[in-house]
Amino acid sequence: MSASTLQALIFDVDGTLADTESAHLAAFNRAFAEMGMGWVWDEALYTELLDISGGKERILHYWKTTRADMREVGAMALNDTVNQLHALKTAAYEAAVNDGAVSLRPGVLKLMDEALAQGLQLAIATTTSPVNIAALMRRAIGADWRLNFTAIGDASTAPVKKPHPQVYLQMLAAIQLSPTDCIALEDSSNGLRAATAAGLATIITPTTYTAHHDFGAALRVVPDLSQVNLAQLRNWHAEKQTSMKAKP
Ligand code: XBP
Ligand code: MG
Repeated sequence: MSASTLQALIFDVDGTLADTESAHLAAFNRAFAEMGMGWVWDEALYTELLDISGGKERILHYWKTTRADMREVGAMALNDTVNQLHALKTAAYEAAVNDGAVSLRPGVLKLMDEALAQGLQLAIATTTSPVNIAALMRRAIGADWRLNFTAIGDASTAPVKKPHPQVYLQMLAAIQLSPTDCIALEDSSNGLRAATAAGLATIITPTTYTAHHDFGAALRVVPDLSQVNLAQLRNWHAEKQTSMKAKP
């Protein structure tokens, strides 16, 4: 088996680093209540709405597609209201994370530590807001959590959301590596499509919100990272490189 040239791991956040969407859902509903919108999203609806990456985009999509009263709201007022709702939601989510509502998924920290110890670069490629990443990682790793990552791409740096590959393309440029020397880790079909479009072999760890998604293009689908070490990733990566070289 040829040696793998794996040099970096690029992690998605929500659903991959941590199973966060229930906490996001509660924060959205908290914001809707605070602004008196009369909206309540349940898990089934939220599972569908997760097809829209980005909290602001998700709120606007919901308003446009399900609320007849939307037509009576001018564009400026609409955007202002969406921005206000999302700011309230982000504050509620950050408070929930700071109170311990979410923790890293099994195997994530062990794999990160192993990768860093073997000289790989780590990056983050997410459509969530930077506040959310900082709250999660500060609690999980500590105040200097950013030192573990060569680059961080999020909603503030990559406004075009997954499944568009923008955030992954930005991270590949930042770590100055070819996609063939990296592996992406994701939880959703939007994330898989974005990473694949950027040329990245992708490991999927589904959650209850994404288990029904199409992961046909994934390098591997595993329940979580608790049984995945760097040697395993290198083997899967080498297999992928060999199969790519064999293609006419
Ligand atoms: C998942 C998302 C985010 C979160 C909510 O991001 O699509 O929108 O659901 O966070 P990831 P925001 O790419 O990490 O899976 O409200 O900050 O968007
Ligand atoms: Mg995700």
